Amino acid sequence: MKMTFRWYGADSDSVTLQQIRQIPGMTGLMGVLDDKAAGEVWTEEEIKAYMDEVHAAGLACEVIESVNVHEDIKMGLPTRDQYIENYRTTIRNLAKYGVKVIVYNFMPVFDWLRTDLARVIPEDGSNSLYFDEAELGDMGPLEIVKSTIENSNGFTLPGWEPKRLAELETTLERYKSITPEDLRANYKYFLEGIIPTCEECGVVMACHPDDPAWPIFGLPRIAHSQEDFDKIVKLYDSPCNTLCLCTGSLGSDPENDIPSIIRHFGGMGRIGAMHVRNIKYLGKHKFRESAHLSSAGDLDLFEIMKAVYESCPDTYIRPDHGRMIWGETGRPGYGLYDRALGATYLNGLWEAIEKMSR
Ligand SMILES: [Mn+2]
Repeated sequence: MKMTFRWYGADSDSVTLQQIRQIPGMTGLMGVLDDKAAGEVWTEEEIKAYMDEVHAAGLACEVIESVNVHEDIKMGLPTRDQYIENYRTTIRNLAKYGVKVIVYNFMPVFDWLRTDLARVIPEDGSNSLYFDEAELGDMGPLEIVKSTIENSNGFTLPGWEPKRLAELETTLERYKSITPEDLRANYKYFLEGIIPTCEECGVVMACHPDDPAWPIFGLPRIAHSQEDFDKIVKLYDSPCNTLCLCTGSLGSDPENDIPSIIRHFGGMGRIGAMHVRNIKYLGKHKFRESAHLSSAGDLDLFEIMKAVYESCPDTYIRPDHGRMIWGETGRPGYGLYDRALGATYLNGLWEAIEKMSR
């Protein structure tokens, strides 16, 4: 297991590489070029500059997330071929600089959705990302997007880049005629376009699940259960077609048995990377992101790490979203302190599991 940390780059992250380097057991980043719009080629110059900076800080960067998939690919528009060609170029360029895994998602329009980015946790006064379907009420997609951008402390949130949202209305309209089956067919077309390139240059694609793990606003969503991912790994049968198992996203649906899903796909060699965090259920389609500790939420992190140890022990892990604690402000979900605590806790579980297994 390689413990990593998400980092958005010096200009768009409140956390520094030096701080990340000082977290015990941290080996590297899940990195990103934060200002790249979906569909754009990531040039060698840009990747090199990012990697040089990361390596100079004593960290590795073998995982990138996300290289966003252009909406035209998901919608199956004729323009998709150019965007797929660009994606292939980006894969090749990233591979040249040591990238082994690319995390991405195939969610229409919304990368992830919350109704509150800083809901106070009454027990201790910290705050975290929160979702309550009832709070969506009459809010339409446009309103929720507006409120998310306004409440992100000045940071652009991943998946909510202004450029990508400019044409939101048109895109939503177009999706009305796209069924989950259509979306899967478009997904297959995309994988057929890129996986051979991945095989050539030794890069693994890791699909992030829908977050939350159910359909929203009537949009087709095809990646939120074991059954869904069984279909996805079969769309293109290759060790390069894997999932990024995000415990918090899949775990937002209590029906998803996370340790069992890890064993299922880990055993098949189809887990390319993992996001590990905890969730506290507060009712139907209502949850908050809790501290990583098992007792702080409803997922059993010991069982989760044990399943990783037994089925995909070499995978990349990062502590996923953290709470805001100790007065920290920053990009919602991506402060330093709680994610550092999370990494340390997960490393502690790992050490115990490893030693007990000898
Ligand atoms: Mn995640």
